[in-house]
Formats: sequence, C-alpha cells, structure tokens
Amino acid sequence: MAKAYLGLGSNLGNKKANIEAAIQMLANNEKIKVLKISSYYETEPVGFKEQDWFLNIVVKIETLLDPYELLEFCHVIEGKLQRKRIIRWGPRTIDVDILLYENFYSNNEKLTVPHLRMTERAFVMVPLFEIEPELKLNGENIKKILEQLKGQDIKKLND
Ligand code: PH2
Ligand code: MG
Ligand code: MG
Repeated sequence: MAKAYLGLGSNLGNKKANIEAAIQMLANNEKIKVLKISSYYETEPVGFKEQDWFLNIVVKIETLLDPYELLEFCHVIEGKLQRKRIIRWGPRTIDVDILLYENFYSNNEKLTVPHLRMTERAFVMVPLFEIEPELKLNGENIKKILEQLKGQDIKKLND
C-alpha cells in the first residue's frame, strides 16, 4: 500500500459538510484507508482574493490506487459534490488535491506531484505539519518551511 497526503478545500455552500462528505467518500473506497485527518482551518483565499474564506484540511491515506487512479477518484469526488470549474483558483464546493504520493514524482499537464506551490501555502503546510510534524520535503524539515509562512492568515476551527 502506498501512503499519500491529500489537501481538501471548500469555500462554497456548507464548507464543513462538503469536506466531511469528501472524507466519507474516501473512507468508503475499498482501496483507500484513511489514516489521519487534520483539524479544520479557516484560511484566507490565496490567488484570487475576491472570494469567501476557505475551509481546509489535510488527510493522510494508504491506498492501492496508483497516482493516476487516485487523481481520477479525486475528480469523482469533486464531480459528486457538484464542483464546477468557472474561475481558476475561484470558489469551489470541494477541491481534492494530491499533495504527496510516496516518493512518486510527476510533472505533466495531468498530474503534478508533489503539488506545485504547496510549500508556499500555509493552508496546506499548517494542517500537514499538524498530522506529520517530522515530515521532510525536498530534504527540508516541514517545521522550517512553516516558519517562512507566518504572514498568511489561517485560524484553527475549534472542534
Ligand atoms: N485553493 C486554491 C486557490 N486558493 N486558498 C485557500 N485559502 N485555500 C485553498 O484551498 C485554495 C486557495 C486552488 O485550489
Ligand atoms: Mg485541485
Ligand atoms: Mg487546489
């Protein structure tokens, strides 16, 4: 089984319910085992600013799906939760991104893993650090990467 980390985000409709529904769909896939779920974080939009704040989490899974099958399944989840791609980086009911997949590396139009710009985004790095504080990215300690992202507004949701 391969270990992978997924980033989930929502800023349209009932954000928490959307993310919970996506987790449920992951858990219901017999080829996926959900290992860890981070806290929920309210995060300021990065990129396209004129939109509502996001709710973001990171999930650690173990899976028998290969990276492309996993990507396909992320799209199935997005489709079921009515995601419509209107504006790039714009509002969405759900976004499910593959952040890391074992030591898999890919950089093409279909799939870029590790996820592009993840190390620049507090909405990814803060929840990732919460569930995997010893992780190294490109040989660099996640804690050190996080220290460079202090400026971005992100609030942990009380559970
Ligand atoms: N996703 C984006 C663009 N901007 N900003 C926040 N805070 N959270 C996101 O998940 C997010 C974003 C593109 O996928
Ligand atoms: Mg995406
Ligand atoms: Mg995304």
